[in-house]
Amino acid sequence: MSRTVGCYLVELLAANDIDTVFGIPGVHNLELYRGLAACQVRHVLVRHEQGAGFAADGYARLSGRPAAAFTISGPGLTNILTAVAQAYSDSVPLLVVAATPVRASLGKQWGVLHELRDQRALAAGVFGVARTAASAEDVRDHLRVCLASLRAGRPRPAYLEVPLDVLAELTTLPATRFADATPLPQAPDAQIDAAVRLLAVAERPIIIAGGGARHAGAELHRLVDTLDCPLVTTAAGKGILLENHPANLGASLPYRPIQTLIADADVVVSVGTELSETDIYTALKLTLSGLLIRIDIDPAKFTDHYGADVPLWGDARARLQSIQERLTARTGWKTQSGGAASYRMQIHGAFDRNARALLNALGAVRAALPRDGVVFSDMTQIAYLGNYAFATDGPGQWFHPSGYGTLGFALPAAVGAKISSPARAVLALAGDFGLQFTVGELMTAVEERLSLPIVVWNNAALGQIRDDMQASHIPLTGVIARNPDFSALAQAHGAAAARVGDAHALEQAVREAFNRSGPTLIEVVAAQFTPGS
Ligand SMILES: Cc1ncc(C[n+]2csc(CCOP(=O)(O)OP(=O)(O)O)c2C)c(N)n1
Ligand SMILES: [Mg+2]
Repeated sequence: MSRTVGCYLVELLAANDIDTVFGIPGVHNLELYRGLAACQVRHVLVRHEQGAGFAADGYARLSGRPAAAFTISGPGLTNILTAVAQAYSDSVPLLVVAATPVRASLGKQWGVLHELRDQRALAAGVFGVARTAASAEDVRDHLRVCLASLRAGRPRPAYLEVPLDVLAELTTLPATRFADATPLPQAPDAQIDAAVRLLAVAERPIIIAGGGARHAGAELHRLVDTLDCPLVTTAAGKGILLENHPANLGASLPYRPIQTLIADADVVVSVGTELSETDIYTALKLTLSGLLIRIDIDPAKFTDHYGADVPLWGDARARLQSIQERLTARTGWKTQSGGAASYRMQIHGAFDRNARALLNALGAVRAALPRDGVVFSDMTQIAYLGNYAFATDGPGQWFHPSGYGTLGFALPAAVGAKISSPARAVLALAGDFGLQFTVGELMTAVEERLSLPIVVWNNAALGQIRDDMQASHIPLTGVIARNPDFSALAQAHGAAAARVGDAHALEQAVREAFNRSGPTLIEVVAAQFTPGS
């Protein structure tokens, strides 16, 4: 059967479980659109390619299934790159398929429509894999590599570009399902033995768990109980252990008492975390005086700026289990130090009035969110505190643009997440300025009839930057912005709107929003918020 390469590419996606595409069609990628309906691949029209990237990111973060984004050449690609860099830094899988101008023009600078000097080179600096297909066979071979990169132990976004004249060529190649070729990394027994020997005599062990351990909650729980040691998570690892487990210090890496505790540990076990600056926020690197046992699926981590005294390459579940099985339970540091409660009290004791007002608002959102509800947060002061203080009942319920830290993530990522999992309660939490980066995707949420509360923490400022300027005695410049009338903005899009100034009204507004079939923009007037009781 003969059809265009564009159709063939879509058939390959469908045969390999990609069922949703976020995108914006243009004359350069028309042929990618021809086969969508026949293959029953859903297309979601976004309002900006950056929205397509964030939506595909949110889709994968919540469902674990990768989605694709289709872009035109040139501006379509440059627009999506910020979202791709965010996904790369947080190890989120998404596939971008872009057109390029006709093959004969590539690299020649004829000035054709949507021309970039070197489109693939640009993509290669941001994606994990970036390939150019010059034929139907290339599409098949490169897509195999791209999809493997999405499904690797540490997934990365992948990129395939196809010249628009190649997309229109005919092919009879059959669309096949690719074999799962993900290699299983091994940790030599000698290294497991070394880790067990260290932990068996450790006096002050501590575990730090990140997003790479999200699926290993049961194994972590057993190891924490066996060693009787404290556990700290990154924001991406939030909820791995029940928030009120006596050993769970929560996502508290940015706080001094926890950094001191880690510095005092004689053995640190890190599992599925980069321990990067964006996990710690208040320091470039943790100070360690003890030995570091590092469990990671990405072997590159063993030789980074921390190094690993005992590297354990592999999946978090398997490695944690093999260590735990060989240790005997004992009373340890957690019991001696009084458990997590005393550290949490120290952290809370240092919160100022502003932080306590933020806590009050976070509590209201939490109260209105169903138990398995999910929050997609932006780069805003309420989310920086929420990274630690928003209580989640399980892993994968609080998502933050941790690694790259880009504004504009929350709304489109929540849109993608809700589309991936319509039965889950999904909420977006953004600042007044950050929301405006991608507010166009409110129209997408209306069009898709997504039941989605969008909570906007309106402090009428680029709040964090204002505070940083103030602290550095820099004259306040460019940090007080005029905002739109958020209610009118919502209504102009056909979304519902609410404006609240206290915890009770916020909780009520979020509950009502979950009962609506479309999105609700909830403006929270920060100046009216008090620390609460
Ligand atoms: C794409 C991008 N541009 C600039 C920044 C720098 N930045 C970080 S937070 C921030 C202010 C955001 O203001 P708002 O969304 O209102 O949140 P607030 O700090 O007031 O809670 C800025 C400009 C960024 N993180 N990402
Ligand atoms: Mg603000």
